[in-house]
Amino acid sequence: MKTATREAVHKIAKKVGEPASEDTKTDQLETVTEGVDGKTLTTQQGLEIADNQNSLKIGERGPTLLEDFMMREKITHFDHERIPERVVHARGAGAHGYFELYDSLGAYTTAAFLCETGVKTPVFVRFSTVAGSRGSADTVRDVRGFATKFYTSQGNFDLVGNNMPVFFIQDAIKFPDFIHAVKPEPHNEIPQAQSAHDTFWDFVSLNTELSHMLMWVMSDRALPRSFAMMEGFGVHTFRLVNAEGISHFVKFHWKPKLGAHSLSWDEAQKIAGKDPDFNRRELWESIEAGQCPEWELGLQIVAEHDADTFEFDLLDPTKIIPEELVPVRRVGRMVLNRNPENYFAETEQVAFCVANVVPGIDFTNDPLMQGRLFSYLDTQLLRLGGPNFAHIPINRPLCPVNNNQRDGFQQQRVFRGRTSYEPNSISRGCPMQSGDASAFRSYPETFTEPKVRKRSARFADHFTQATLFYASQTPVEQKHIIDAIAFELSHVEEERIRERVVRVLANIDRGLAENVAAKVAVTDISDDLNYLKEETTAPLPDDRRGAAAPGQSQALSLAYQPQQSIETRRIAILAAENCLASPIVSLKAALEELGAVVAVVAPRLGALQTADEVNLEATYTTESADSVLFDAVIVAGGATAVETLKPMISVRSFLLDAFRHCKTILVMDEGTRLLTAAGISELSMNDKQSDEGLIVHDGPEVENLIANLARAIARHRHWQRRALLSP
Ligand code: HDD
Repeated sequence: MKTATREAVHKIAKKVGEPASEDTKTDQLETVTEGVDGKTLTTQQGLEIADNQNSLKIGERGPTLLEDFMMREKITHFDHERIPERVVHARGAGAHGYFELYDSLGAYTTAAFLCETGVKTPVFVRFSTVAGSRGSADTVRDVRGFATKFYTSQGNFDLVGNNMPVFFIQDAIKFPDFIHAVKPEPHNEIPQAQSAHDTFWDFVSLNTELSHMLMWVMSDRALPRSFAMMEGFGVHTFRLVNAEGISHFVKFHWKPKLGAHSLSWDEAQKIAGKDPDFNRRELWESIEAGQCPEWELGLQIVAEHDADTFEFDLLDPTKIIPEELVPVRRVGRMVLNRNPENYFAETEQVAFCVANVVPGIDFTNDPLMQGRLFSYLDTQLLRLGGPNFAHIPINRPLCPVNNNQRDGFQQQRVFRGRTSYEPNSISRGCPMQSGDASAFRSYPETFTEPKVRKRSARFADHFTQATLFYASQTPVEQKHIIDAIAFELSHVEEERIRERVVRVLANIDRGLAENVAAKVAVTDISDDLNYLKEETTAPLPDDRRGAAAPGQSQALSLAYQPQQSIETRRIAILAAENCLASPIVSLKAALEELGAVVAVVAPRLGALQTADEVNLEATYTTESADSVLFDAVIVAGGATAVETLKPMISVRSFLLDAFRHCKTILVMDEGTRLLTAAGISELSMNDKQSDEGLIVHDGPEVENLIANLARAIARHRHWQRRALLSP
């Protein structure tokens, strides 16, 4: 790790607009990073401590003295170690990296990091779930936060997005209601990190603007296989403003290099128990192993005058711009290549804010965005304890910060001089307003309308894009949505809520509503939403165009995501004493060469005695590992080894789960007997030919096998196998 002097950091911050380099944020953080190696224990005051095991007492068996300032200081600090968790997105994981531009957007914006190709702008990214508490599991059904802080040469730009391109509600005034509905119910604080409960679905059934987002959150998008395998979206329409002051509308996208891939629901639930840190662990481990997650930044840019030609309103955050209508222009890449030194200091204390923009990027009148412009700064005041949270190292910009904002809790800077106001004459007017054309100026949009509490009539179509999303899914993906909604509704106690949800679904897709209704004992499948008038004060949408056939968009289905790479894929080798190791060792090396992470799972840890006396080391036991933690399974050959594994229930369920979750399974030689023992042969019997994910191999030669195996693993899951399996 490089060490940076204070002088070096002052150099970094000499001038606004001076380009940073990839390492400048790391260098800045390095000035406040401390290790303990070779150091003596002291109090906060620097007093060396001689005894950290015993408090100060009267006699060996006597009471502890109030005088024991060392114990009091230590315990007081401990008592105050926790800060409030984020009110939403409490659970997260973060990483450092850089953004590198390769296609200049100079024609559209003055934002330097979007104009200067080749410049590497440092970034910090925090991924999160939304509803769960800090200690909840990673793999719950939920939206994932995808927040990026760009430490640009013109100040920090925060793109505080999600892994889904739309949101639940259209106006920020409804956000507290929505979050209250999805969070655990207030009387008993149940359920944790789940939307499968009455209050969430009550809200869904009474707010049809949720329909589009409901399709996303009930789809496999809500169960990302890893953070590196999910898309990111800025959600709102932003503005890019160029040097001539011309504004274009823009939507931001992150496109993952590995493609977007998801877990199945059964898998996700089991992982939540087996390894609640599944996603954050993989982020950490892949960066440590040098397999750095990567995304391309893409933009959909729309001339202002074209915006009115769309059927939907660009200011409505429940709508996408279909990629077929406006293609995504990919302009740069982001690489996450360094784990935080300290979770609390960096990942917990990072403070994102939608209002953190740089010159050349501006807001729009999206009513959800407008509310967010207030909420993020406000929430940090409570969470981080006062107005100086921007002084916390992870939040500091790399360019100079000079203003007259003074004092407050935890002030970290020592301001020299007599003035803290502007204009002044005593300090020669400094710090003074910028006369540079490059300074931030709000886009001078003009308004002529009266003040009202109303929504544009163009926001009233709540169903067309929900139908588009559903229609764009493959039959397997549609089945997952049906199963997900049925699962959730089966946890809803109030029958009338289930009935109302089915009515909402009938406005999205009749088949969807019928399938769900059949599973949750609802018989009335009418699409009549008049109950909205009777039961709530919510307005009935005037324009329900959900019935119209809106076509399809491939970009909405995970089936069309890139499926070439096996980088970071986790592969288990099921082996035992006396297995045939040499083909396994060759396969392992070849798969690792392609970027996969391969582990041997056996009845016991350590080096195994193998039939061919080739060295094979088990790093998991069949009891400690589970196939839900892997993307593919290889069963080693060798008759004695297979006989050892065959009676083991843990091995049978390992294989059966891998099969059920549609993963690639390679069976070597006698290993096929395990398929029979697990009941898989029987299940797959009729369809063996068409299941590319179930590979049986005889003999020691594995050269020809590798390409097939890698292709099958890169397919992610062999969902068509689902057709064989009843739920
Ligand atoms: Fe939010 C956190 C994303 C609507 C209020 N939000 C937060 C985070 C993400 C998002 C990724 C976690 C940031 C981090 O890792 O620290 N939020 C979104 C998206 C939205 C959205 C994509 C819709 C397009 N949010 C939204 C609204 C409001 C908030 C409408 C309030 C009116 N969000 C917050 C917050 C949080 C937050 C209360 C909690 C912790 C924090 O801000 O720093 O201010």
